[in-house]
Amino acid sequence: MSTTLTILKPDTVAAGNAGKVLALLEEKGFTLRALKVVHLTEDQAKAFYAVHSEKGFYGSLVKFMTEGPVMPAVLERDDAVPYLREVMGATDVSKAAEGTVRALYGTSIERNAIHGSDSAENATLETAFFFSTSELIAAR
Ligand code: FUP
Repeated sequence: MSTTLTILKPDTVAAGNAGKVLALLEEKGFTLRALKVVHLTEDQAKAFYAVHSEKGFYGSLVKFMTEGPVMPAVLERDDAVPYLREVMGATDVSKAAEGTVRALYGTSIERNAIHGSDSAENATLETAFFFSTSELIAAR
């Protein structure tokens, strides 16, 4: 078993789709190991997406990610990182495969419903960004 970090983005939470996305993830075999609702500050959103700081879309992305509450969660499953990326669909919603979270609930390349770590290393870093050790429920 392995874990990954997801974020249900502000568009998903504001539209009342958080429960549906979590249900879909559970149907796909993920188990919730940690979950919270947070409203990111500008500094937090900038830090989370620091890798994109030189990109033209950075300012807009930070604005979007701070416009309302998000729901970070730790998900457990076999091959959690690559499998979540598959279930999420392509970054650009117009290219996301049918039935993926982004195809179902995203509306643009920016407002694309969900984040998922892109490597095991980033899953560890991103999990620590949102959750303390005591908030992480170990698999039994
Ligand atoms: P992903 O890993 O699929 O979330 O995609 P990236 O890490 O490449 O991009 C992070 C976020 O930046 C995306 F989820 C949405 C946003 N983005 C844009 O708004 N415009 C772009 O052209 C590319 C990414």
